[in-house]
Amino acid sequence: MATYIPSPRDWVREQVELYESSGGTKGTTLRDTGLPVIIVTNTGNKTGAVRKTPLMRVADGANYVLVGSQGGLPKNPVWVYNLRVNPMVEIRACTMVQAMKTREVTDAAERARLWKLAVAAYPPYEDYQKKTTRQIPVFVAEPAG
Ligand code: F42
Repeated sequence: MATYIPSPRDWVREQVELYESSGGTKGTTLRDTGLPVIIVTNTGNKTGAVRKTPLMRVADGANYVLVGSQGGLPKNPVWVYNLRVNPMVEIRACTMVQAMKTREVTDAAERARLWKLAVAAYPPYEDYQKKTTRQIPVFVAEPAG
């Protein structure tokens, strides 16, 4: 079994701990916004370690849209590189845990459709895109198998 390496950021690590230790009944929203969060368990592209990344829950039917915004910072979050190398993830949405396969969205029309869903679910994504010159990466997670 690969080792779990918790996030070096306190607030992120603490959210993961509360979310998982409560079986998905606590810590399931973003701070005071009340908006739902999912936990994406991914594999480190260099360490092969287990990484757990909370992201906003953007649903598209049975799929989730994963947005690599990182608050509009200049660099992509590391999990983006992890998914590019290891697309298989486990996603926890409250009490539901599912094996999923991710793919980065490169088709412009598909990205535009999913971006709209993302902004509807979490409006600050639009401001984050304005803050940075990089195009924010978007992934789709689909049920595996
Ligand atoms: N981030 C988003 O980008 N989008 C969101 O919608 C979002 C929502 C959200 C909601 C709640 C919450 O608590 C956090 C939220 N975040 C959101 C923040 C998100 O959880 C991540 O913290 C953020 O996106 C940064 O991702 P990151 O993968 O860069 O994480 C950093 C903090 C991190 O863990 N860095 C590790 C470190 O040690 O510095 C590296 C982790 C890693 O995967 N390492 C790789 C490995 O092989 O293990 C290799 C590293 C390399 O150099 O390639």
